[in-house]
Amino acid sequence: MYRCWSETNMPATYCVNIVLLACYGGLVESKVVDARQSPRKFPDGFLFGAATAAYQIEGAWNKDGKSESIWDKTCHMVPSPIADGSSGDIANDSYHLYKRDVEMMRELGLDFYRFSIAWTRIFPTAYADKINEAGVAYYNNLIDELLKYNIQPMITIYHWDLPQNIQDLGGWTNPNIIDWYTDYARVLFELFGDRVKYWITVNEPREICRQGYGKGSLAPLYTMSGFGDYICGKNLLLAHAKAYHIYDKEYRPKQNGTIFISISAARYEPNSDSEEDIKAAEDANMFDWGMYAHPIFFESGDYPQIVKDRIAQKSAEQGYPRSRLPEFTPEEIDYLRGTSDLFGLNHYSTHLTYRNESVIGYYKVPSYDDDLSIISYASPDWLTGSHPRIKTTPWGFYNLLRKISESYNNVPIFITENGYATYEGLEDDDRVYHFKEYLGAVLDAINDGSDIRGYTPWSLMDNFEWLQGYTQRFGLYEVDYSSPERTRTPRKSAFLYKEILRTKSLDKDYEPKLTSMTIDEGH
Ligand SMILES: *[C@@H]1O[C@H](CO)[C@@H](O)[C@H](O)[C@H]1NC(C)=O
Ligand SMILES: *[C@@H]1O[C@H](CO)[C@@H](O)[C@H](O)[C@H]1NC(C)=O
Ligand SMILES: CC(=O)N[C@H]1CO[C@H](CO)[C@@H](O)[C@@H]1O
Repeated sequence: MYRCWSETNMPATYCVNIVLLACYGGLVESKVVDARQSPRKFPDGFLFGAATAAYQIEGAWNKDGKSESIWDKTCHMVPSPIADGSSGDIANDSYHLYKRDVEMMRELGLDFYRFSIAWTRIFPTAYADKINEAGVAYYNNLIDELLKYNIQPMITIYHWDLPQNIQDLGGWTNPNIIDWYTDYARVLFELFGDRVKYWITVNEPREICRQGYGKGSLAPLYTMSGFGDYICGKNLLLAHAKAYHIYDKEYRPKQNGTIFISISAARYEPNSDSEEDIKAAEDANMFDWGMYAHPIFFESGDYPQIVKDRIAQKSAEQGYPRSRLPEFTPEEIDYLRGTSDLFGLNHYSTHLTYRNESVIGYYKVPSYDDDLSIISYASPDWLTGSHPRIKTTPWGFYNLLRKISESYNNVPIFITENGYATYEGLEDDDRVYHFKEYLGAVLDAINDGSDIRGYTPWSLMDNFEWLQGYTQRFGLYEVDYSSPERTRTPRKSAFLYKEILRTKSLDKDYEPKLTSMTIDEGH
């Protein structure tokens, strides 16, 4: 049933038609779209951008008054926990090279640029007692450079680089972070909100909490799954909601912007059409992203019932006097509900899911994985690049988009990340294929009723991929880390993206070529 997607040599249009019948058909009711129609137009007003994050590109980790973040700390550990022993100390040096970055955006013809602000560049002590003017000047320069060329800035307030000072006090597990984070957010609205109309409160609660405080696969590398991940999640959602309310009441009336959260969501599909597997996949979707999305977007708010029930039941069986999931009070449920203008969606992967006896004793107790108790895997048949967990499965993306629309009253969705990792090299045909297929899935979902407002490839250029260092290349532009100028060169996928933006349509037969990149008139 899923195999057709592995036939990557098959002409895409042919495969799409089979899959619409074979894959989409069974799981989500949908019209069969004539995917042979090419090119296919994007709706009027649909926005195209590209994304980065401060720690991954800026470098200048200790320049001009910037203080230490958890990623500075992690990358300077001996021995290094980073795959290639690298760090973001210099990275792409965007702190100095931002004008070249904006030039690349003009070459592509972007409508907006999504980037993040380094908390430690704005507040040297982590707290609001003192503002670092050099840090403010850097972001003012970048914002003004973007606006000069009519590229809308979209700011991620928090993209993982927590001040180390705050980590020393427990980071996201300390409820005081709700005030510390919102002091910081307020200063950003105050400083930049006259020109910035798109605000993302937090990037990827799942990664921050589950990987940072549960599995230890991202900074601060805590392995407290079953406790740390849940406590982090609660504080993070409340911090997000408080920033939303501050913006909504105090800044929106004069600044008139949009504010939302970006949630990373994988798609869990049943391994077979058995009831057990369908239930396992549904539970996995609720644990993976429903845990963060329901309190904000679901009609009655709160965590998904299945998440509350499973964790409470496991906790009781394990002898804990109360659920390890700290629940929300009725006041908090009300405070959180409806606090996002858009559903910011980051999506990378699909997994097949089952739950049978083989799951018993498989995971550490207690833990998130044990609370959920499913086994998931990616089919080895699916196309993969250099990142083992990122495969090309556009049908999973389609199903996820439809599921979000159906679960949350057709909430407007803004895709704030989607991408594919390759090895070095400019001939990134896999990424070209990936973008064509995933944008095709976006068009299919729109055709079937989803309200999707924009798309953001991860990433504008290669960058420091956290614990993977520079071994994973996600960029439309390749960065030469051995050159002092950190030379940026467009890959084939950059030429594809430029063509999509020029025509506001997707032509699956368009084959991009490596030629010289130029800035078109009007950019
Ligand atoms: C606010 O922004 C919306 C678009 O996001 C626009 O239609 C509206 O005219 C703006 N209102 C003011 C008062 O600027
Ligand atoms: C559980 O299901 C998987 C996938 O269908 C299967 O490979 C495995 O043998 C099953 N294990 C048990 C103990 O039933
Ligand atoms: C313009 C600029 O500051 N370039 C710097 C980029 O990074 C290299 C090495 O990391 C420096 O030598 C350059 O001066």
